[in-house]
Amino acid sequence: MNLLQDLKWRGLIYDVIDEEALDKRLQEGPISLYCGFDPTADSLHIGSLLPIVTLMRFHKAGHHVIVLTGGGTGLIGDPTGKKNERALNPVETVLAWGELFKSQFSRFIKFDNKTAFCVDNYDWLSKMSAIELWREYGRHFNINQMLAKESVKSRLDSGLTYLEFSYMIMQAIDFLKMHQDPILKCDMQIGGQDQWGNITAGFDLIRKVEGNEAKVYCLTIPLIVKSDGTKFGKTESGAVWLDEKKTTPYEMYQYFINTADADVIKYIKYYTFLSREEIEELEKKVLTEPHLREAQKVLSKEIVTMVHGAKAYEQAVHISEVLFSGKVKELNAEEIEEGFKGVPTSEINKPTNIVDCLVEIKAASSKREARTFLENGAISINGEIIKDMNFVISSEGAIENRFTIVRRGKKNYYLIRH
Ligand code: 383
Repeated sequence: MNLLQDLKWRGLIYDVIDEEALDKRLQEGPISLYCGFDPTADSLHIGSLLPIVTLMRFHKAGHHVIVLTGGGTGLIGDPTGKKNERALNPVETVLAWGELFKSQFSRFIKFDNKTAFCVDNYDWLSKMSAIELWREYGRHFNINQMLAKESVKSRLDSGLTYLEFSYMIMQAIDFLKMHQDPILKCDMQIGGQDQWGNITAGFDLIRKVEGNEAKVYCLTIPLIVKSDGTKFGKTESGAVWLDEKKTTPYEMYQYFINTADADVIKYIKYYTFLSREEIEELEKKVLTEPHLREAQKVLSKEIVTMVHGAKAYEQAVHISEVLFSGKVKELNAEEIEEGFKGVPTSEINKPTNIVDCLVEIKAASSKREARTFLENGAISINGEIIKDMNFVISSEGAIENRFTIVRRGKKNYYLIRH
């Protein structure tokens, strides 16, 4: 199976211009391709990881990859898929976020400046004069064609400013500049399906400037849709981020371990480098022994390891096992911080009777209810069932003198910091 066939088999091709020519080109030798990311937040998220992984597939197959940080375009704001105009972020913020992006990219791709490059369009867009923009590039853009793009069409009624309207020109200039660059020699752009209009704007610009013989290629990858119709990569507390401070490895692990059977093989095809044989084997297991959740385990292992490393993955599994079995004493303080993010947390600084404590941390609505819970053996403290109404909660009995873990029933956890 060659690269394009593999991408197809994985379901990673949404749209492509002249597939046959591209297939031929890919077999002739290394092609140089890019994908861009605008710093619109302080971290990449799991959705941005898919085009990165796709670039990695090209890189592994011997092609040259360019990851572009949109320090310049991030100052304009892509209207694609946005219902309303966004607030403009300050320049310093966008540039600082761009730096964070770059350090995240390098977790996945080793930028050797020979086969893999990391560039920022702020470097050329910030130096371009308005006259140059209009005379050199503006003259190649036909308003009718621009109006026909989905990103523009869908916003005409709700309001689209000239700023956002010009976004596609910026992205097109990037493609042209990198195509003309003697080192980068970029001949291809990839992106999510939402980016088709911007990507083809670049394709058209290159052909206008260089003539129709210019050999450039465009490919988009599908937007990930979940079988239940909810948004992929979103949890109750927001997006699944790649920054471990925003989404801990444990939370990421939990997100993927809970993938529905109907989605799990698709995600494995998208995100992992497992072979077709290995994936087909897992596909069978989803059908014959779904209760083992083998595919979900493989998916979470591959993604968490790729993003956060093997140690963080093992720690995430450990936290999950301990929380499931209730043997929370086995956790160290660091694992508690990670595994209990999002769990109701209270601070108790002096020795407190357990009945009062249960009410204070809202594990019980009254002292009476607290006593009933205790009598029934529903309360465990640091993994041990406590029935004694005179039990005292204090830092002395706490894990590393810092944390007390209260569990009510099977699933309700409360964290006390001392
Ligand atoms: C900027 C300059 C370029 C090429 C691309 C860009 C960014 C592009 C964009 N992309 C999205 C983003 O930055 O807005 N105009 O959040 C997302 N991408 C990728 C992928 C995706 C897209 O970064 O579909 C999801 O992740 O293309 O929405 O010269």
